[in-house]
Amino acid sequence: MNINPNNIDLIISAVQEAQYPETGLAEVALSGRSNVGKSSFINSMIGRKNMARTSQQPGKTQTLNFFNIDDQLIFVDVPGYGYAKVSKSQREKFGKMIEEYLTKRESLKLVIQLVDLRHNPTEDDVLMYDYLKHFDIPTLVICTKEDKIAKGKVQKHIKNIKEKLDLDPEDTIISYSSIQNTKQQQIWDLISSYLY
Ligand SMILES: Nc1nc2c(ncn2[C@@H]2O[C@H](COP(=O)(O)OP(=O)(O)OP(=O)(O)O)[C@@H](O)[C@H]2O)c(=O)[nH]1
Ligand SMILES: [Mg+2]
Repeated sequence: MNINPNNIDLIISAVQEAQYPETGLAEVALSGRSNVGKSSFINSMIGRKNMARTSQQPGKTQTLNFFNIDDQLIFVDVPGYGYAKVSKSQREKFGKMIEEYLTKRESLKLVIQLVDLRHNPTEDDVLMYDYLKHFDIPTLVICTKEDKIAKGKVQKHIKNIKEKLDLDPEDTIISYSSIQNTKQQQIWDLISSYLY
């Protein structure tokens, strides 16, 4: 799959189903705890620095942001979970918004579940992954911030995450760095294998 980085638009920032865009394109949603690198992943895959807004402070993304990627697919950037400073009512609102999207959206073809390569998956990561499997949503697990781990240790970390998530044999797991920019083509090919 080849993407023209100049043909990418934020279609809408939605908070409810009535606002989801009707494009006829397949959708790929990003899921993961706050600060794991969901928005950075989108930017790095499309080769644009600031298309999806990122921050060193967790809790940056607060709406479902639908990006038209060169009329080939839609990336949906999603608020992260597990950020303690988000109020309880805000957390419930995000939870409902995400659940509504994940369980009802027919054009959703793939969830890219991001986990931090450096650490054990959190309890929320495990819950989220189990939730996706419960609803039979195809999932690609991407371990972020690979640049922060010594090359020789990457495989060991991936194996650990795979075990802790009890990864479904049908699901793929791969590590990635949004600042090294070396695996985009491989990941585009993986993504496109879920779209048709
Ligand atoms: N070193 C390194 N830093 C990264 C990588 N990906 C993201 N970051 C950094 O991690 C921080 C959070 O990135 P975001 O992309 O905003 O994270 P997010 O998952 O969208 O966070 P929320 O919107 O709060 O849910 C930023 O400071 C990024 O620069 C990576 O692959 N390597
Ligand atoms: Mg974000």
